Amino acid sequence: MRVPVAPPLLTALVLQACTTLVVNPGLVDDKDGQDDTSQPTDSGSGDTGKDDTGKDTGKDTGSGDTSDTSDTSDTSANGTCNPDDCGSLEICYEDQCEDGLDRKYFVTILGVEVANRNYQGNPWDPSNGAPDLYVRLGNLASDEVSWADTCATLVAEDVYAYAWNEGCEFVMRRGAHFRIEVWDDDLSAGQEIVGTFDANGNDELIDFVRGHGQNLKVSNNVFTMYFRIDPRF
Ligand SMILES: [Ca+2]
Ligand SMILES: [Ca+2]
Repeated sequence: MRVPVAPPLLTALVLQACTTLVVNPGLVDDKDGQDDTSQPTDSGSGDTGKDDTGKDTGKDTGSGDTSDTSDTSDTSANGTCNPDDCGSLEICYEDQCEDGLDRKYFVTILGVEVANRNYQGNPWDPSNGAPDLYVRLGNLASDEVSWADTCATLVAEDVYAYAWNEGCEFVMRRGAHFRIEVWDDDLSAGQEIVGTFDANGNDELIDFVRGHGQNLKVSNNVFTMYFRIDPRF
């Protein structure tokens, strides 16, 4: 069992500690065995139609295979140009340098895994219950609190891991603050934040969208989230 640490400031820590992107992890493997039939396939709403040619969409069972991060066979999704040779706010798309911001993307939440206990070291729910996980994503408004645009996955009740393969289309605008939040939606105990990913401002946004076409991951000691971003045109 993983043991969470340092109770008091951890909620704040999550907001900052989980922004390191990792490329091409394997996907979530349900620990409870309940939802394996809904493991990501090409039938989900998040299917952008690009992954039908045998790319690793998470069906690969090698979830512990960290060598995938050096696998260059998937880079064709980014084209063969090198983003470093493009402008600072450009991406490689279909082998051309194009504007990376102010353009549409589909962001797919592949799945989330959480530890057995929350940041306070307690069970997620009363009576040692498992969390009720969902993910909300979108652009924050200028007040940095409310959403300018947002969508959310369905709630997966009483699970420590779940694979949604759900997402939405967003315009990644210059200067915006894009956020992904993982929540425990517990009726009796109230909403509890599980983890976040932030791409705030042009530098972070361009780093994020340059990961397009690949599986991305953020994690800390309590949660791991797998997601991806794909240009719409
Ligand atoms: Ca809870
Ligand atoms: Ca629960």
